[in-house]
Amino acid sequence: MTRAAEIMSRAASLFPGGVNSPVRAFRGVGGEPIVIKSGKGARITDVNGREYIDFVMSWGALALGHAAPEVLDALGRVMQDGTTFGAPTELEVQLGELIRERMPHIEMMRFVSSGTEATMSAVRLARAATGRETILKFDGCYHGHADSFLVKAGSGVETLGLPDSPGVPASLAALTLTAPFNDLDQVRSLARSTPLAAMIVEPVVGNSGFIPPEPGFLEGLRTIADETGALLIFDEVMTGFRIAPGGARERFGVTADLTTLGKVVGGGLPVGVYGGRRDLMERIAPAGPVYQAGTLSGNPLAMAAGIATLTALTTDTHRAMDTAAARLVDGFRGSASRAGVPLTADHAGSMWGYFFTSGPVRNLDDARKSDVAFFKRFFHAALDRGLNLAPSAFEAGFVSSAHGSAEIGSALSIISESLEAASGKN
Ligand code: KE4
Repeated sequence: MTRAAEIMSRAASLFPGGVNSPVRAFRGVGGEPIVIKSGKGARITDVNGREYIDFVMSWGALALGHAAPEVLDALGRVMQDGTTFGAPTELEVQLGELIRERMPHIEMMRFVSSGTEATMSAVRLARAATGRETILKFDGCYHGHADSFLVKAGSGVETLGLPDSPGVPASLAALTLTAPFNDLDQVRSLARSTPLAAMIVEPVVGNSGFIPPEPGFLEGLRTIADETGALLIFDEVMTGFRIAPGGARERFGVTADLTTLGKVVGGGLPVGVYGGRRDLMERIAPAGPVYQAGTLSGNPLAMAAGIATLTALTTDTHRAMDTAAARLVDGFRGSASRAGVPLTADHAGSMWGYFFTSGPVRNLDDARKSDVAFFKRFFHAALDRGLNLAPSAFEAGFVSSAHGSAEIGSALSIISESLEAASGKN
């Protein structure tokens, strides 16, 4: 029995599916998951001693790569003074100021400990501020596992082909309307017929696979929100500090009323953020009556990791990551073309994705038309050759500042070989 198999057999008796988050179980690709021992930069090593170039990067949380020196140094310094107090500290102020410098539309914010906490709190605030109960999300978008979001959700829910999760009261699920991404007509029709508290959207979808907004889509959501009195929530847990330093507002010029962040903003430690218009955020306790709280919210360790990460994410660093992602996607397209494999691949900043279909992929229904069987063969061919991609056809990939020319070049070689292998040509 390999070391990984031994660990996973113990895990199987402890955790549902042997994992602490469903997508890690490899149910979307088959086979046994790799068990990771360590990571450094763009690479990870499993407990069997195998090394991989990693594009999962803890689902987008690691913008500087694994064990980034800047983050480790900051953690080493801060932890000497304690790890959490459950009281105000200057570190949370420093991270909040860094966020607001980059995203000035986030006039006021609240730290929480996960993306799910951020999105569920933003929706509670929207419902309180508008006095309305119904929200609208998009098919295949994933906003964490709060009950209201487990309706036609993406990510692990789509990967596992689960019906919208049992345990969510039908009365609550009925308050979540859905529409296809990129379909303004459907949104306009729903928003005009049902008073909405909010429309929540991934400005660039990463949880149905990678699907960018069509020109005018996000602008149209802003217009519909203004016309109907619904709030617009940009869930930037995945896109934040990836599609542009200032997020969707900088990339698309559209300003949401509330924005949620996670992943990158914690530098690999548990952090979520919700924030936006000051008049809305001042409704949150104790300033206002909308309650939300958290034991480890703003804890010094997580704040230190976030400060170190955002400080290192200079404009030049963003540009280098964008260039690396562009080279990866262009190379992927070239290899697929030479192998005669239908491919739709794209990136937005350092976030990227691909579907084995000629496309276009505008929404979840289009994504579902991709060749998932081919994807599974490709995924394992790549893993066997030392490339760690998301173990799901409905997730995105991430480039870090540690993915240099050598890593992208090696990845492209493996991708080319894996396309051939999946096609049965080698
Ligand atoms: P967390 O509660 O997992 O920190 O964040 C939830 C969330 C909210 N919004 C968006 C746009 C997200 O992508 C996520 C979480 N993303 C998934 C990966 N697609 C996390 C990985 C997992 O579930 O294990």
